Amino acid sequence: MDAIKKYDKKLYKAIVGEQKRQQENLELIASENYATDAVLEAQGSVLTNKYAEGYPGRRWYGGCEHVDIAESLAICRVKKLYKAEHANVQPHSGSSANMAVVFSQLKFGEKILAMDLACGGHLTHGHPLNFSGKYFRIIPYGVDRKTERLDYDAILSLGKKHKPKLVIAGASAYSRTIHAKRLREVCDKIGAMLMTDMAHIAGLVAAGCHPNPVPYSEFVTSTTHKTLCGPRSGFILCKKKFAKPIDYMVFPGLQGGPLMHIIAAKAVAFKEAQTERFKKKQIQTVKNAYALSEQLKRLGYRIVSNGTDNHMLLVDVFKSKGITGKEASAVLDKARITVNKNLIPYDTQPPLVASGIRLGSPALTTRGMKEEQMKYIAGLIDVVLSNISNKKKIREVREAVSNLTKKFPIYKSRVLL
Ligand code: DSN
Repeated sequence: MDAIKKYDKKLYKAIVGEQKRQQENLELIASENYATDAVLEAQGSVLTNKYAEGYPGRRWYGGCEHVDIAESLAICRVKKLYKAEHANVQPHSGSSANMAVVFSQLKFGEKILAMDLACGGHLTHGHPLNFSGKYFRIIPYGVDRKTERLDYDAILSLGKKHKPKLVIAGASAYSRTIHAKRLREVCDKIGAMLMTDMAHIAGLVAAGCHPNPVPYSEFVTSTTHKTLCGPRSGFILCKKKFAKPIDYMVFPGLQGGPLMHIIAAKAVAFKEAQTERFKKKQIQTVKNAYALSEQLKRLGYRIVSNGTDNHMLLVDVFKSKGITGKEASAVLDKARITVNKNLIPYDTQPPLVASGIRLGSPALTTRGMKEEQMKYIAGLIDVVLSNISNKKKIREVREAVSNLTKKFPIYKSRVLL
């Protein structure tokens, strides 16, 4: 970063500060990861200078011969990775991918059956302040109160009653397998289309650690930076018959010039995701989340749904320790353990307070940590949450975190692919 260092000292300091934070903290935010050097290089490349409205071979600008190669590589690779009929790699984010699908298929006011944000769903699946909740009629489905898992029969009953045009599967805080096959059956019974937002689990799906929703869904949307470990962006997969409306909705419907440097970085990430090394990492990610969850259970914590099948878990800190998610995440921050507060299903606390924290294993797994470290980290979390007003204990944990993170340098493990 020599140029930034010379030209903009304040910004340089902020970037270096963040780099240091990432190195020194234990990153347990389930949606975060460390992109590889190759991904970062592509993002920082001269492709950022190029306008390429349109699609490969059909551009509104001249000079697109090289960016055409980048976009075609990304399309080819992502289709192969997920066995998809068609791919659009231009959405800037998961949110714009979701918007493109919904706007291309539904008229304003039509019905969508989607997972309630309060039970683990996502903002773009129907929150009243989001485009999804503002312009469409949302019928929310939750999880079973007892098992805290999806109840596919209850979803079917809601579908039969309300006859939605679209069912949205996918979540941002659900630690169990999502069975797209079961949702396909629901959709077939009620005459609805299925969109699966696999943003959180895209890396696991690519590695075969979670069932692939592509065969069962008309549309699959995703981000590229969570378990998939690519640049901060999105994509859409769909059946061939929807290719045209999807492509037209992304451009010119919602977006102008695609971000060619980011598309190039997606091409890199899709290549990396086909390797044996990536697969091993995803398997370890699931093992690590499980180890963290089991150890926290042994230490007396209530884990929502009693565990995890994927890369994340929700800890009910209110029931376990009598503290809120907000308090827990703030005190863990002091010990350099980064998490986010999260609503748990049927939470009695307001969203900004919450009864839970969400923990994820992807970033620590990318750093090379394994079950042994997860168990140790569960212990550190317990010390902090059992001593939220004890400055000495928090300082001791902070030191322990510092010793641990020194042994797992991000930049060494990031060149792994
Ligand atoms: N904000 C993301 C998450 O943390 O899960 C979802 O988009």
